[in-house]
Amino acid sequence: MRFDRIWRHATLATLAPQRAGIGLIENAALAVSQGRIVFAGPMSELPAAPRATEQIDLGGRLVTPGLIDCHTHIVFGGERSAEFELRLAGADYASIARAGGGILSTVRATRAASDETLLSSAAERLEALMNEGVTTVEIKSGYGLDVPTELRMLRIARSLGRQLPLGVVTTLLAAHALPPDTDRAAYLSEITGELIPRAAAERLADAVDGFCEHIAFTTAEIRAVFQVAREHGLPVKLHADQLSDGGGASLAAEFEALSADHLEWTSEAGVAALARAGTVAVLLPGAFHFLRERQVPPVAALRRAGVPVALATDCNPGTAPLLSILTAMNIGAVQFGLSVQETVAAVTREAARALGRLSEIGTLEVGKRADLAIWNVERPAELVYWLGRNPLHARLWGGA
Ligand code: DI6
Ligand code: FE
Repeated sequence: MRFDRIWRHATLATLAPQRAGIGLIENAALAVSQGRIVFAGPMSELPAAPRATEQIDLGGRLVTPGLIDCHTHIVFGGERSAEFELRLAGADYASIARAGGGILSTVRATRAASDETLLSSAAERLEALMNEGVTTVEIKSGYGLDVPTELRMLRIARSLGRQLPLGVVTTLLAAHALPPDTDRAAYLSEITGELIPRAAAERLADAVDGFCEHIAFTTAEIRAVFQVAREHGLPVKLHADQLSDGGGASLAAEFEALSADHLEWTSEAGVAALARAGTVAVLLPGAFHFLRERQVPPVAALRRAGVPVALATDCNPGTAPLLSILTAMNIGAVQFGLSVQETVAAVTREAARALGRLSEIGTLEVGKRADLAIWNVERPAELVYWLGRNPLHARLWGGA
């Protein structure tokens, strides 16, 4: 058998579902051919005298699937450190939003920014994630809130995917906030009548998202958006129950959403609905931390119900100026009570599931894309344990 590359003496966290836990294999090998994984298993099972263009001894280093950040708002104009200072002085997120700050201040900055500025600032942020082994990222719109700017954000996200060695999955989040001086019904019909059809026709969005919250949109409003998404064949996901229990998880489940995200205030009934629908719970410890939340998502209930749990940065200028997936992993484990195995699965296999990409990425299995992160550690716990250490040794995207 002939391979492009073989890595030997590796510790693999395969995340293969038929193996226990995170599918750890010590003294393992991994082989790649034409950008795909063609072998991942114990060295003893490697075909005898395999030939490869390159053979690399990893000396026991840990190899995981490339990390997947399945929820970001990484394309935006400006920054919100002044608002951060107000919040440090006691102002709260919802009152800043109601006073026209918050999301709307980023909308003003995003509309005013050139394509080049939006592109280069997002590329710089994405590089920080890539330096920590991220190989796929989801990027939402939601700071345009009008047809031209929402579509522009999605186009920029798509061009980032063409320019960088990184998988980019895009999401239309037009139902993020009500744009200034706009009638609610008029904006919602702009989303359903124009934005979703155009984003679908121009293949700019892989999914549709909404912010279901008392400061944003009601369940009835989001339901109307989701119905049109469904008519256009687009899967949905939802910012659900972040600041209050608004029945967001159940609404997401009603539409068999890929994921329901945040979930701090989700009830038992909401958890049961997610389990029935097979919707992934995406937990966002960065927003929890930066907003000084106290309400922890119902991790024990999610676990009992068998809801898959993913973690993401939620990178955005308001509630999660976070450019480190490793930090999200540490906060998720420490504050939400996830185990190391759950945390590693949450940024690999379960994050791939949350993007509807599990057949392509998220595990080290034969046939999948060779998106890998190789770490200067031997124990997976070290990826979660350090705060501020980046032990990445090498990152491969499509085998290169
Ligand atoms: N929830 C969040 O955490 C972000 N969006 C959302 O719906 C915050 C976005 C922002 O404050 O700019
Ligand atoms: Fe978000």
